[in-house]
Amino acid sequence: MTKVLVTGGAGFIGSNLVIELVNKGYQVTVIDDLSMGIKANLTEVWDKITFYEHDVCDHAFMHQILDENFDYIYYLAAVSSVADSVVRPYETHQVNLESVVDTLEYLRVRDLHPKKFLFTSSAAVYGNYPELPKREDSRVQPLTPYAIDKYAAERYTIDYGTLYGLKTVAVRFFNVFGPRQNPNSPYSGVLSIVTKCLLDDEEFTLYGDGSQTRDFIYVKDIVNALIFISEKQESNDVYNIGYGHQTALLDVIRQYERVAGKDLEITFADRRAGDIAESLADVARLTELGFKPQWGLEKGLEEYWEYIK
Ligand code: UD2
Repeated sequence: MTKVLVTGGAGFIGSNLVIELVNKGYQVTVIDDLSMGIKANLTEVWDKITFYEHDVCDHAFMHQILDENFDYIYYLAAVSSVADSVVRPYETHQVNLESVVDTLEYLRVRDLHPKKFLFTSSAAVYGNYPELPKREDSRVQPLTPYAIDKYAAERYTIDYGTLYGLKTVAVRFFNVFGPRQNPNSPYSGVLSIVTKCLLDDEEFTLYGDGSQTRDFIYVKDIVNALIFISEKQESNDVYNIGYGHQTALLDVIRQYERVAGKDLEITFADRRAGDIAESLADVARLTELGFKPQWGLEKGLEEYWEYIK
């Protein structure tokens, strides 16, 4: 039976991934300290997984788990909020970089060879440098503790492949939305906040004029891409995961209003400091690998609304 480890498996993307892996019949072990994730995200698969409520920075614990010799390791555990990383730079560093390097190092010294070690990074590594679309070899400009550690951990992930023969891959998420995304912080994914406002008839604060663009991607396409990439032979590379389309925030809100059959009450406020004007992934590398998204923005919004309403 295929054995899989998912760190951060109770979080937004992690839980969606775990559910799909369980549906595929894999034996899934989840490590999550529930600092961002919640057990309720895993309710539907709870009886089928092994769950450890534990911090990935506890190296001795991680080593014990890694000795189980997994076929696939998906590394999603992280301080996942950029804002949080600015408030807690050193803790972020321990979680977002040190724990990853320790895991890679343990695999190396113990001569453990998962079919793939997949590390999840972010479009945040590209920073504010105005060049679109973002190719994997575009200039990076990590501007926050979050982005710096994500970029460094990507490099370690790739280098443990090229230097020591581990099969590794890193991915850069663009703007992910869908079920189980927590809307409760101002820095939560904007579509989770829009969803909550639509549901509860609350006013939505739009920072800026709504012309800022993002490459929004539905979480089920993210999950499919993660599984697809990890199960391919190709290793030791980094992949953008987005749709390769940019949509203005106001346009995606209008589209969502049509899906929900409701109007959103919008208050406009000043653009946020550091907010990027445009974001768009070049997804040629992922496409060339053979990946095709199944959902897309419109279908994603429809399914998300169906799930939540
Ligand atoms: C995303 C990531 C962030 C970092 C960044 C790198 C998420 C949730 N955030 O930030 O971690 O990787 O990319 O570029 O994936 N907005 C509103 N009202 C709200 C909330 C947001 O108008 O209540 C705006 C916000 O100012 C921005 C846009 O919506 O212009 C998208 O915001 P976001 O926080 O969902 O994502 P982003 O791209 O700023």
